Amino acid sequence: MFKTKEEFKYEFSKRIIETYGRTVEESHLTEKFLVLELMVRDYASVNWATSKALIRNNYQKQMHYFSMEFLIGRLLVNNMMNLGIYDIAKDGLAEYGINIHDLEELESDAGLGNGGLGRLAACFMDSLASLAYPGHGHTIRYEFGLFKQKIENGYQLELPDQWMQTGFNWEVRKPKHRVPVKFFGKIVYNETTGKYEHVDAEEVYAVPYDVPIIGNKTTTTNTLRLWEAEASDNIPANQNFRQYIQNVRDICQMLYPDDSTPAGKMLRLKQEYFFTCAGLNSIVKAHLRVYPNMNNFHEKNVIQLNDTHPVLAIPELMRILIDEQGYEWDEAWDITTQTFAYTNHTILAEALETWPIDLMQSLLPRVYQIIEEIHRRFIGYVKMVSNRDEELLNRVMILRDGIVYMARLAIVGSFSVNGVAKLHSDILVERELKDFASLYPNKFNNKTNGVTHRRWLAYCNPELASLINEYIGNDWIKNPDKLEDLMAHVDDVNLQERFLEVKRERKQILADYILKHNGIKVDVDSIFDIQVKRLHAYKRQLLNVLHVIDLYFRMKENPDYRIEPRTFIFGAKAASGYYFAKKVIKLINSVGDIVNNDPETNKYLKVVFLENYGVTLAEKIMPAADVSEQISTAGKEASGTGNMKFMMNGAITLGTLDGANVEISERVGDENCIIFGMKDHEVKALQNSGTYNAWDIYNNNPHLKRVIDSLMDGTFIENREEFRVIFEELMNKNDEYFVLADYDAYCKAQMQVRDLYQNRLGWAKVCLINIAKSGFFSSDRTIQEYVDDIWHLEKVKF
Ligand code: B1H
Repeated sequence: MFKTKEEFKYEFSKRIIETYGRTVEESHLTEKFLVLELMVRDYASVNWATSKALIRNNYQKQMHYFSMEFLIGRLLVNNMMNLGIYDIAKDGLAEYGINIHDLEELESDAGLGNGGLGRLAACFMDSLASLAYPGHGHTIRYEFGLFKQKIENGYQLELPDQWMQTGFNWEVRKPKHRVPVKFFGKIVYNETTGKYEHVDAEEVYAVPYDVPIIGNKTTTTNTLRLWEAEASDNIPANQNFRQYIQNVRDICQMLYPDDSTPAGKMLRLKQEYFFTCAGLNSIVKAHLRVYPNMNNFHEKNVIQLNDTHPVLAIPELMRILIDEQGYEWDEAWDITTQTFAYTNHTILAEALETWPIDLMQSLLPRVYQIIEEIHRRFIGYVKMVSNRDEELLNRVMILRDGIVYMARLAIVGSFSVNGVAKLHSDILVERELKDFASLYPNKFNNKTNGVTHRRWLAYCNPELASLINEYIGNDWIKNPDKLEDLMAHVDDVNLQERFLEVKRERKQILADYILKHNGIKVDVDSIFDIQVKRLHAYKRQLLNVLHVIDLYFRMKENPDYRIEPRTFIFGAKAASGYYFAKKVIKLINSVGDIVNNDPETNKYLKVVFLENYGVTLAEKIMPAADVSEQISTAGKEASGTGNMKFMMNGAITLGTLDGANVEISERVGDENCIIFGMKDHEVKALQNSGTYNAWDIYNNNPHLKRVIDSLMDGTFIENREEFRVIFEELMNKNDEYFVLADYDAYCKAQMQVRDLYQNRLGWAKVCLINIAKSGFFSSDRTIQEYVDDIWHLEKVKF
């Protein structure tokens, strides 16, 4: 393996010649990129093999993270940095006249996820490996990631995300480790063996593709296992061959197929069982290669269920233990319930998974039988401990009225249930899962989310990272708590000025991007006020735009009223069937068209919608932000993780007391963030009182009234019906997310932003305090808490 620039150059050129029969000078950029990627993977493979051998030889316990989503983003430069070979490679390439950033740009963003939940899984993988814990991921090898968003004429268009088009060199196909997965068919009891058998099933093979997860400056290299469906030889006699092939192909085609049709719903359930069954069976096989039986399975393995999507792993493990390993129910249940831990990520009713019993029964006949038995025994238990409280029973049943409640199955079958921020976990215990929390008080706990500061600060913002290093050294990369050492320097005017310079440099990079992609020229000395996240009513991008419209009108009506120059930047994908969310995107773009082109005001106010928000774009956005908009209705955002990325890069949080904003504000103090709006209990109280009336607020606030009227009076678009759905949600459906209720408080909070920004050095100090206090929000801290309280892992010993 190369250790110097010269060795790197030698190997690079040798590989280019061997692979493509050309010299480095003659080869295409893509060829150079692919060769570099393979070189890095091979470099990491030595550590990968070592890690596997050590974990095996030391009989170490391992954690397996089951998640429908892993938003890992680009890997090339991140991996090189973690391996400590980045500078050698960069300099070596430079001597060939190759700019490493040109190669970096060729890597597609592995977008195997929707948003925060998937990105969290990716951050966890980075922290696990970097802290030298044996922890692996399992998911689906989707052919298409989340759609690629294009904005045309202000509307969102969805295009296929062909992320593997130029090849995905990080993965290694492992056909030897394939696992059969069975769907449909029926269950027969075999009198002679005394076992249940699954016959006439549609079988597919799950084939693993392993991706190395390379920790920072450590030999520890874990595995992200992507499962792919392939055809099997065991298909039912009456199965139509072509149809069978199609069914196999469908399974891994894309992330979250449309579930608005019965066929789509079935496919989603198929995906969930497909990868959990495959993952679990591969773990069981590995266990049985080392140990004679499954008695100690839970001592050597722990499986973290990332939301309810992989919860079928619980009945699947019961099936393996009972049908294949000959365990009795009680023994099997002991092992199972000591193996699984469940993370809840939302309390939004529409996101809590349920499945029709008849669907599950026909697709997964044996697994369903086991769920029924889990349900029967659980009901027996509840009756016993509650003195037959019928109402309680009705609230907690796993099966009810033809429906399977997945979160309930998850809670009953796991030894740990956690929320993802303090407020969220409290709401689970005190409100949403109250019954379960009193049935199983010891299962519930909180694990506040975190993000990897290596990607979200060191890698994406090298300018800020080196400034930090100058003042406090670089220990914080290994130990993010060390960022706190910056507190000793926050009053240093020199540091404050240097910070503002770095911020300006990063704003310039984003401004160039905006000019190139949106054709909008923005002022880098204006406040970059940014809201990037999935588009959802509860996240209230609408509140943000309404305020923008208000500022615009105020400047139009009064030539003496001028605001501190602002650039409002949005990035958000809307689910393809989410009509309201798509209209909000259109509204942002329509407002932008008018405002950006109005010569009277456009020195002060610009609105930018960045298309195709994802991991790679976020890496450009976070370093350039002044203000981080985290304005969800209190009680709705489980945690948020964008808030943490902004904070690390020295942006000031403008937010409600929701999700992890609560903990951010506790850590930085009230003077160093701007909190506004109703609190969770106030939202609940207002909801319960039944007295909320959006029209009252509208009628009592002339500025707001004018803003809302503009949705339908042709100010921003000729077709006055275009935004009717938004108007209706706010006014005639009485504003479910309390946009109007928080409107006035939001405007005042925005004025605080303006006041704070007047004092440039004061602003810089606040930003520096945010950076200094962001160590807590590193996923290294989160992972250590999971390890201490739930997983009980030991570091890989070298
Ligand atoms: C989060 C989801 C989610 N919570 C269902 N729940 C999905 C639910 O397609 N589905 O079926 C997809 C995603 N995602 C997010 O998780 C929360 O909203 C954030 O607040 C949180 O920070 C993040 C990570 O915990």
